[in-house]
Amino acid sequence: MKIEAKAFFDKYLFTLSATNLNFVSMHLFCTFAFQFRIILNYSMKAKTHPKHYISEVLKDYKIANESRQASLLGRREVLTGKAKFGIFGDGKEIPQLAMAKVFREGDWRSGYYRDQTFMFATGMMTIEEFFAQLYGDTNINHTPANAGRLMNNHFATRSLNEKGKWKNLMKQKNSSPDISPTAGQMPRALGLALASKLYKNNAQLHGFDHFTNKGQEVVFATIGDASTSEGHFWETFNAAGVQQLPLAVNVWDDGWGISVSNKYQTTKQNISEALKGFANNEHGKGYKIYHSKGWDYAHLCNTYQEGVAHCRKEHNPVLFHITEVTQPQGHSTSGSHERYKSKERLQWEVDFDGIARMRAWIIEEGIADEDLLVEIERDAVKRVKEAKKAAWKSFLAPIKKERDELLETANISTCFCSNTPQIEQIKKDLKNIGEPIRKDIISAARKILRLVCDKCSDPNHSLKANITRWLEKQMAENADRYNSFLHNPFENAATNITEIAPIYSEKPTMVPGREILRDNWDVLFSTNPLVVTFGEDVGKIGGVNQTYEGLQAKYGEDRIFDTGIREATIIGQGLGLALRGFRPIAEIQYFDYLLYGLQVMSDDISTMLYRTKGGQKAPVIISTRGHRLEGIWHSGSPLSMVINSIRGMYICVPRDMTQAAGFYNTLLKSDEPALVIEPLNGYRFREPKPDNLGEFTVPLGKPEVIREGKDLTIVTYGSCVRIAHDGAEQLAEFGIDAEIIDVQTLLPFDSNHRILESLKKTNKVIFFDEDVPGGATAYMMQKVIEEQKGFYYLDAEPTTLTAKAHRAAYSTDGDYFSNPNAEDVFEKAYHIMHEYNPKRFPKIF
Ligand SMILES: Cc1ncc(C[n+]2csc(CCOP(=O)(O)OP(=O)(O)O)c2C)c(N)n1
Ligand SMILES: [Mg+2]
Repeated sequence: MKIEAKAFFDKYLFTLSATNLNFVSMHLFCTFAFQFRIILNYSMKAKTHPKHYISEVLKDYKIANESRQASLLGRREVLTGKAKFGIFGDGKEIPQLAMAKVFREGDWRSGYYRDQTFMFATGMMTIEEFFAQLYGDTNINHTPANAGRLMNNHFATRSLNEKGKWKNLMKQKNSSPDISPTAGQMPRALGLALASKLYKNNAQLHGFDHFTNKGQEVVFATIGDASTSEGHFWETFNAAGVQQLPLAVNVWDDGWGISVSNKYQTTKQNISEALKGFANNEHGKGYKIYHSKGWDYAHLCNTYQEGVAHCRKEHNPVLFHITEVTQPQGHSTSGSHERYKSKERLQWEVDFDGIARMRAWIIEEGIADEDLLVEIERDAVKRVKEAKKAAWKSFLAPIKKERDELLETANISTCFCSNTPQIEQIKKDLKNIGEPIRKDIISAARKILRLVCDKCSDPNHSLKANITRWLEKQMAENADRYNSFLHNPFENAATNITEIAPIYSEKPTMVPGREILRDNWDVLFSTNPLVVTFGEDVGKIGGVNQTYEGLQAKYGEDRIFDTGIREATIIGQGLGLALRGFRPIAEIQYFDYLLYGLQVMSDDISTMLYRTKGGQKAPVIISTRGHRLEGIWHSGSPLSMVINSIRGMYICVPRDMTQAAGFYNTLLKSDEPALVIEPLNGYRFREPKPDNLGEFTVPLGKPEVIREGKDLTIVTYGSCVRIAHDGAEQLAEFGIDAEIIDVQTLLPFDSNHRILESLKKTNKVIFFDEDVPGGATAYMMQKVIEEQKGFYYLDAEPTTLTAKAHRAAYSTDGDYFSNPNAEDVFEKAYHIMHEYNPKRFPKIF
């Protein structure tokens, strides 16, 4: 009878909360039912559980409590000013414990800021590291995820050793590095999961056992309920279903995205309901969809056990929709949730707190008694307090030492000026800061330096000399702390790859440019099994310009394959594959459509090495085609769209297909991410075919002089090289000798200042491209005039020639009046020559 009553309430607890009843009435009923169930249970005999089960549950309970304490204390650290900002995982503890149980070595996480419990439970982060990150500790041993470069709860493990070499990723649990943009973790997760599929399918790759065990690795993506509104979520979800990947998507559903409830976020206010059409069909295609409550430990554990085993074995994606999750302290330290949650909701969150529910369940199940739980809770408080204290001490100690060092360095008796009242005041103020930061110290040093004199008895140990030396050392250390690892600093950096010129036979065959690319790919695919390429129309037909013609048939569908029309996740797919050892070429059909994927490039790929301080790398190559074809969306050259948003990647703008192939060869010999823009109108132009395909390289940052001249320099790239050439021929008819320089890569830009050498000769310069006015030409101008100091060699004002501000109009005439052409080049150059020597070059009109 009692058992029947318990079963009845169990059933009601489940079905009631699974439906969309008004949550207050549901809450009242559930609270009553839950308490009644406990009473019933107490009167039943406590079950006997195996010892290991008991110890596992209690270990989880301990982690849950520690994690909660970390959240509570973390918030306090922000409110008392020790940390700048805090966002925590309180309320999301219990499902993460369940997820951690099925997370194996070799598996991957791609998640967001609520996952601290998971990180603790899997051993991927310690409590000390949690606090170190909160403080912004830059010591990589204290903050291995990101060396203090990212705000707290942005998690990551390290895939690379201190020399930038791969570690054995199968001997560790892996977390890709979090980013703040909501749902930004999803495109990356797709690639991480695709890696498992490709490793599984391609037996040639089974030997890469530091990356895979025949593709059995599951990828766990976590996301908040509100963030499922983002396009990235839907695009990823669909693509993982299409490709049938071992991806476990976990939605922590607390009903809110900051202050906006799911009423405004999700159709039917229920993401798994909205995703029902993705559920497995009779052929097992689609997703297995699981539901569980964020407070129901036992059910969560069973659900994860079953779901992830299925996902791992069948490579069938799964969704875990975890509802009734709470957020006890509100969204972050930036505001309180009392502003937007009702009293009833706030009370419900107290009643349905996962840890409280787990506690009651433990007692109900007879796993532990009250006294033992109190002890665990007390220990958790103590442990976290100690960890916090230790982290703070480790964070502060070196900074205090630097402060003391400066004060000592400034304490010099050999200079009269060392004791001026102004300097004394600066020193005193610095000394009085109880918990200084580096900004206080360096700022004080720089201010002291302004006030020192040169009249010292020992000039080598004067105040000026001492402070300068000390400051230089500190600035170098701070540059390492905050500015290093934008690019690979090691020997195999892309900028270190030496040039290998193409070799031509005496009478080289002239072939259409696309064939050079195709045959070059053929060599690259045959020599490196980790090279894969994918994109729209890339597989079966070998690309819209046939640059992969016949290669799918030769190398198989796991090397060269079609994707859906989904630029953001094509790029994310490349990124995730690269994190797991692949050398992906992600193709975006036209440069104009890169905008769809720019967020992934800008926020994720470009920042990868920097934000992990060399902990993870993503050497994905984004290959696209741009410049001139037809109309607004097929002729774009929006280089300024990328040069400023993807710092951390390289940008190659080859003028023809031999140069493009050379860039691919260079990049694949290195390990850095890059964008290569093939010139759209060059696929059919005939070029001499090199004999050393797959071998020759084009160095990054090295411009090439295409035409030598003495009168003025035209700096350009890509398709404009040809136009500049036409313009130069027209100028020659008027006795003007133009030098044309193809910059070849915009990032990096002319590393050895070749353009300056040209300016020293011609003293005049035009920066020419078909981006908008003030776009990439302005960038080139800044580089040459300011950075290279070209200003000092000019006899005429530097100028730019660009496309119009609007996009290019349709048809050849539309192009002629929208984009710069050879006549424009002529007139711009002629005008400069006229200004310089009006007698010899009279005004034309
Ligand atoms: C692209 C983007 N837009 C807005 C934000 C600001 N923001 C940070 S978290 C958040 C709400 C996320 O809610 P949800 O996904 O439900 O996760 P929860 O915090 O509730 O766990 C918002 C709007 C952001 N980080 N990124
Ligand atoms: Mg939410």
